[in-house]
Amino acid sequence: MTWTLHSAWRAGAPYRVRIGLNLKGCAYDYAAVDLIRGDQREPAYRAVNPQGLTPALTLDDRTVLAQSLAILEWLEETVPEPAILPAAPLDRAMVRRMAGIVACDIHPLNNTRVGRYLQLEMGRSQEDYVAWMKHWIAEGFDALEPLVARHGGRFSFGDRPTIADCCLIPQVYGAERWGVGLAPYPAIAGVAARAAEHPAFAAAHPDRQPDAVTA
Ligand SMILES: N[C@@H](CCC(=O)N[C@@H](CS)C(=O)NCC(=O)O)C(=O)O
Repeated sequence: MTWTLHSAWRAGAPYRVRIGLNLKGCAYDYAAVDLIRGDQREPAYRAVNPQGLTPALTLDDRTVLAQSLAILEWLEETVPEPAILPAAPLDRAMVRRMAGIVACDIHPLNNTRVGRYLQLEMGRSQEDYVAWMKHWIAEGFDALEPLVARHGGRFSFGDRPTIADCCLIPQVYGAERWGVGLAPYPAIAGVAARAAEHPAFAAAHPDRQPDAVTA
């Protein structure tokens, strides 16, 4: 099995899939896409994913999967153990609700291309951009915190990592990057601290990726 994950070290959506692949114990090759340089908009990458977004996962037969949640759900269906969704339908709906707050309600407003548009097309300053990022992360975490406090254990839902954590942990990384403190979010902060000690999450961390720029 030789899968290739088209990924960018600091980007949230590929980070979700790295966590999922690691949790499932699936090995993959890493193909770096430099989002700052704009590799994602070049023909070579658009031949992989015409949408020009990361992640994409190329399978052995050259099939390409894209959209992080679709990839995680496909992974769950094809590699059922260890499960990253709970068994009961209502529990699955809660995990997907948590994942959706991050992936559908926070992240699309905070994407690289949105920031570029705000600054380059709308003439907004760097300060405006940072305030924008912080606002949407905080609004999403305000919604997520009570759900994690109520349904979480060691992780966002119960004691085992789920798709909700695949989404949450990259968003916590993004929050730290943009200066959103976790003090108002003790349940989220607790999950993040425990995830940091889990090998699947640790190996997926941006700083551990081959294209990381840490200096
Ligand atoms: N909904 C997509 C979002 C993918 C996405 O926005 N990826 C970002 C990185 S987190 C990207 O490649 N952005 C490139 C750009 O904005 O130009 C998913 O979940 O996979």
